[in-house]
Amino acid sequence: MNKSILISSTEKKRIMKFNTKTIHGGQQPDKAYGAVMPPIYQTSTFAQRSPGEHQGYEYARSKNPTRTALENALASLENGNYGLAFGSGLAAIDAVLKLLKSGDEVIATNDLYGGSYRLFTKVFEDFGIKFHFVNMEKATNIEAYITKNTKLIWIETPTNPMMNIIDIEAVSVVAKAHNLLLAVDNTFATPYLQRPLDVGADIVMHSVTKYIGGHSDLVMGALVVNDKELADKLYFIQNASGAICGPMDCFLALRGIKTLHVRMQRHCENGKAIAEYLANHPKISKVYWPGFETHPNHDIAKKQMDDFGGMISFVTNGNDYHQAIKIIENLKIFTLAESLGGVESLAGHPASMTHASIPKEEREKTGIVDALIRLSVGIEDVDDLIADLEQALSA
Ligand code: P1T
Repeated sequence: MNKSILISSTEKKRIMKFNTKTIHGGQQPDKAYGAVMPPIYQTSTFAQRSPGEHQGYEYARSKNPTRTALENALASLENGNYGLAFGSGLAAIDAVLKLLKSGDEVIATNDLYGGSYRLFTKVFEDFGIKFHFVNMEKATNIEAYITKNTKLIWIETPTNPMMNIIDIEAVSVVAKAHNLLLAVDNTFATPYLQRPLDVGADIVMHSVTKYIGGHSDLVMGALVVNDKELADKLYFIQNASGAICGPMDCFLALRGIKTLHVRMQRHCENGKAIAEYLANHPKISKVYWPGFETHPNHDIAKKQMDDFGGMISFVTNGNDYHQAIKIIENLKIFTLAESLGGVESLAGHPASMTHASIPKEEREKTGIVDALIRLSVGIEDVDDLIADLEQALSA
């Protein structure tokens, strides 16, 4: 018998290092025929012997074995007990917000993905939930916004797209002192770089669409938690609201996870080389990347992250919008596109793309000026990527 069948997932969680977990964490050969990769259970329903008498699966919105395999793998990567996969990152965030009731308040990072901001302000505010957007560079900044109605703190770190770093552990101390839930959007860092549950977060959220999927071929979200009661509530919402992902996408995400550590190592190496190249370029005035010692939160990044990732934002001299657009248009290997975290390098213009749903005055308060360019550095040969930037910047 394959030895891994004999090792329970709790044992695996304890004994495996991260680079082994990506391949084996939470995983077992399929029970039916021992398939090493989980089969794509492309079915909406499951036969029952007698009403309620089945083999653990009844209807695929509630549970599907391919999704279970993925959810176990995600939980293992984040050192969590329970994983839940959704049809998109925003569907996962939506599920967390549905833990709340009208009158409740949320304190959220002031610099975050535009779609999260839109969901908060354009959907959930209409249901009577109040959001405070706060600069969380100092965890103590949060305290002034806590009222008797506050239920949830929502943070992104590194933030999209300004690459600010928030001290998860320090925020968790504030959250615990006031009995608040702390949710961390870990999309930019991935569990390769930081594991928020280990430092006091209650919920980790991912846009699996990005680094975890890793190949720009699916849209998916995930939540991982430790607490059984919280997991049960989120599972109830997942099933009741129905924003699940299909088995084919679960299979693709599982395949992506198997190489997460190898891809992330290269994303970090290429990211460092490109951040340094940009910082030394005479046409560029500012590069946002947490690996620089001059980054205002570098010490926190060093404490809570194992490396600094492949996401970089920058502005050219004079904050020139037209020059920024020209640079983006001239890139040949970097593709101009929304999204991030795939093997291929992408360039984006946050003000008109990913963060267009944030009003200009709000955007500019956090530094998302019209001249800002965001790079998702892929895993191509870094010399080719630098040559591409060089030709685009000198054109
Ligand atoms: O696109 P979706 O899978 O629904 O995930 C939303 C989301 C949530 N959180 C963060 C930090 C994100 O970056 C995203 C999606 N972001 C992009 C599409 C982007 O290009 O920034």
